[in-house]
Amino acid sequence: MNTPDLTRRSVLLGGAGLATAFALAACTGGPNLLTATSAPVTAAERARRRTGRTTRVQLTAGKTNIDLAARTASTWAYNGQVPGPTIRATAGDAIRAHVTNHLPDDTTVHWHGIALRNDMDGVPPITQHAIAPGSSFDYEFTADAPGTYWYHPHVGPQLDRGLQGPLIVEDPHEPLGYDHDWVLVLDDWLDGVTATPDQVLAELKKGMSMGGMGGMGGGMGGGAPSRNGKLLTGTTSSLLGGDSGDVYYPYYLINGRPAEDPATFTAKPGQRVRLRIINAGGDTAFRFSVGGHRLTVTHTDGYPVNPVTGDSILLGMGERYDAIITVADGAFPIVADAVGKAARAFAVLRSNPGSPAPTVNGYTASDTSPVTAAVLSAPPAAALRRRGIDRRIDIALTGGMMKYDWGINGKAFDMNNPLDGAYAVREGERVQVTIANQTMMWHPFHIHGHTFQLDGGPRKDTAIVLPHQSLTVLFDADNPGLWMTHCHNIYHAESGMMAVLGYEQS
Ligand SMILES: [Cu+2]
Repeated sequence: MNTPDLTRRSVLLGGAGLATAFALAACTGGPNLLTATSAPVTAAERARRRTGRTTRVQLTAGKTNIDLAARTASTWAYNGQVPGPTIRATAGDAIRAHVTNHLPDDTTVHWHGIALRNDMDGVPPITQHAIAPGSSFDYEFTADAPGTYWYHPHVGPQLDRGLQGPLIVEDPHEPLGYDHDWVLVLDDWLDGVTATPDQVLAELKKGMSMGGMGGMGGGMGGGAPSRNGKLLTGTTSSLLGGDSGDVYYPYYLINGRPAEDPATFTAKPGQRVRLRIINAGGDTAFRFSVGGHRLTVTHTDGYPVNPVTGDSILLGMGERYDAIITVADGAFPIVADAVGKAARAFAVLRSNPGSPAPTVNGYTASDTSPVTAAVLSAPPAAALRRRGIDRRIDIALTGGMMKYDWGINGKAFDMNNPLDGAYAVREGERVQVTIANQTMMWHPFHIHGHTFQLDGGPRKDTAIVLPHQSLTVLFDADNPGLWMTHCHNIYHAESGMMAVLGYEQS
């Protein structure tokens, strides 16, 4: 499928020309669903509120080395940095990203959380042809909703390398007042240290019976988690209902920095700071806190919430939370505990140059419950308007660690036959989705191209579903195209916990 001919055409015609040719070819003969380049996709883009300005960015995906205090790790990253460059635009701007692939593998860029035109969503082969090594692709789309988003590839487990970065869409009428706006990217790191993500996925796919993975990771009473080669066994968290993760990471990072060489943020006592916290991890939930400070949560996944103040925030992979702090006088630990993994990411907040530096283990997070989506609600500006439900979709999350057969409705997604098992909606419908987690493990569930509302809760695009529990969400089918819906544990997704949600042709 990845012919040199098409690659050359992508350069000559630009990305849209290629996407048209490919998506039409790929989806012929599938269910009666609109393709990524159909007229309704273009019409939806034309209807977006636009400023007429364009934010331009160049992203080069390539090999690089990153410095992890006592060692160097070779990895793949954007523009040679981890995280990739922070893209800042204003709501309604067009974002034009020229992406060049210097990797030895195909890649794409997915703009996580943005309700954008489908042919720019970065999911090969359904929304575009993958960007082949040595070629480039121009993404151009309107980002019309302000908020904290991020970008990463949608090819294999590439996001568990260094290929990820923040995308901040600012509100031209920002109602919050603050003195600083800091982005904190939380990450679990293994690439170039213990293995590559592809090697980890291969190990996981052997399953528990073959891989000698030891006891059930979900044991609630168990002791400390223990490393078993590339994997981690015996993780457990009451916050996540059991097994919290199965991959061993030697480092946990905040903005690409390990605890031994932490990032330092400086402010003046009394200043208000907006923290934009992104969980860019592959297999780790983080519990985020700032020593000596209360966090007032103002947004999740880009959208405002009725503010809630707490001591910590729980973030699954792919989730974002914004919080305001009022800076105290001193030097304080910024901590992201890798939930259930007995390890943490660490950075420093300093407002007094004379205060002694905090240390990574000199701080214990409060044992009060963290802020989660379950305690948040949407203000009127973010809530969906009341109306009847036109369509109900049931999604069962299935599989387990034993066979590593994660799937949806008992089926492993097949990217070679992506529309098999696809869910269909119709433009204009109010859709209710019930995600039933039939497994023994938690899953952060993500829907592309839409921001749903949790039943009575906040607007989100990625939400934690605990083991043996269901989550009901609502969304308006207002962005036609073919959209992935999947677990954001990259290893679960890659082993099959993905499906396509498409729009019927009318
Ligand atoms: Cu999962």
